Amino acid sequence: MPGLRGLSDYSQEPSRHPSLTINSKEPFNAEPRRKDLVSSYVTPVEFFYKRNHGPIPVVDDLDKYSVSVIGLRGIPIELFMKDIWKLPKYTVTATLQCAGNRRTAMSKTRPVKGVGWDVAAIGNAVWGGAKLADVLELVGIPKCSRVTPSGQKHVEFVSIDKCKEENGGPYKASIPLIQATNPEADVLLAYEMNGETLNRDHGYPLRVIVPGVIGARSVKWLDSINIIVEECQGFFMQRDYKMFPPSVNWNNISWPTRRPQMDFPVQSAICSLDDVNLVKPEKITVKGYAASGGGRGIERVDISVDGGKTWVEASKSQKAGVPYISDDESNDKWAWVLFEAEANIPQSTEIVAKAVDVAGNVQPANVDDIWNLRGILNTSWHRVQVRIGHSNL
Ligand SMILES: Nc1nc2c(c(=O)[nH]1)N[C@H]1C(S)=C(S)[C@@H](COP(=O)(O)O)O[C@H]1N2
Ligand SMILES: [Mo]
Repeated sequence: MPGLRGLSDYSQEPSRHPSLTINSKEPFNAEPRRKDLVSSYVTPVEFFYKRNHGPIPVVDDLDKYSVSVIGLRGIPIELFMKDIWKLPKYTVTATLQCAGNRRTAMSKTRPVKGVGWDVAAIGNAVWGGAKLADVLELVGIPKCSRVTPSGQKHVEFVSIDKCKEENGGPYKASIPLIQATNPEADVLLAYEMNGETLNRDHGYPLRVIVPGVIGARSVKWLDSINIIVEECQGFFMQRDYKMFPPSVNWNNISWPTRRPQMDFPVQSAICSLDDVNLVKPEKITVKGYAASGGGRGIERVDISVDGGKTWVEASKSQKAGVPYISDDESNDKWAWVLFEAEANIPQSTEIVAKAVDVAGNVQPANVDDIWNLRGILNTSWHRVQVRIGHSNL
């Protein structure tokens, strides 16, 4: 592809904020400190988690960069940035969460395979770009199409990065055609993040944003879009990012028996406290985030300061000055809520958070019940320990 180039080594990585916790250096995988994550509703780009499977590609010449749309009437259609910029621009506030968020905690039950993450493989950004539904209409696919006249039902996104899981080939994923062509699904080809040009780490010059769905389907550094009959057969759709029951191990696993994970389940985590905290016997503030997939709002966040025996409800917020109502149109439906509760801590205890979405889905109490060998979707109640004491002792 002229204009955009995949690299085979890590000699041209961008610079990153020094406070990030690096979970893997090459490929670069890093997350912010818990307290930085909840210091604002919109996550600053430098504090947004970075999840990569290979070296970050480089743009040699933006004018030459184009996305090929393949699968229609035999000939690829080339879309240049000027074609994308001409389409109506939408800004969508959407939370991206890696399916591996909170994996480290799951690995404490039994070992799992994958990059370890604390609770911050998630972020909320204002993405700016063209709607995929408009782009597909431009090449002749009508809005809200379930299937094309030639029987294609999926839209595949192919990148240019070299991933070892793909034997040096690019990262790819697909979504159903109906989601891609439905303007209400808000799937974007994004060129901006928080009002600035997308940076290299997050997919410059163009990435897909699939709101409400695990981060793995939001392909960065887009090279081509294929309109296809079957869902993408790539590694990250077929042999990764699938949820298995606790009984499945590496000896009895059968990948085709499970669907690729799409929507993410209801999730929350406390970010104002570490796993183990030494506090003075006084009121403390419990702050964190809650999010659900599929555009489902957060109905409630419950906080317990006695290990889950009794609960109080936390307050929730998104935008300043706008009260958050779980199913209201004034909300950012694809975005997380931040929650806050004050608690008196008379003795050493366990503080717990659990969220409920508008469909009444609740986080499971124990990580053991949802343990899976790839360590994905750890949405168990988030528990932190507090010990009463004086930090100068
Ligand atoms: N081309 C490409 N796209 C990709 C990935 C990747 O490694 N390569 N990682 C995916 C995964 S698993 C996640 S969680 C998100 C992370 O996006 P971010 O780095 O902008 O936070 O990008 C997705 N898109
Ligand atoms: Mo991910």
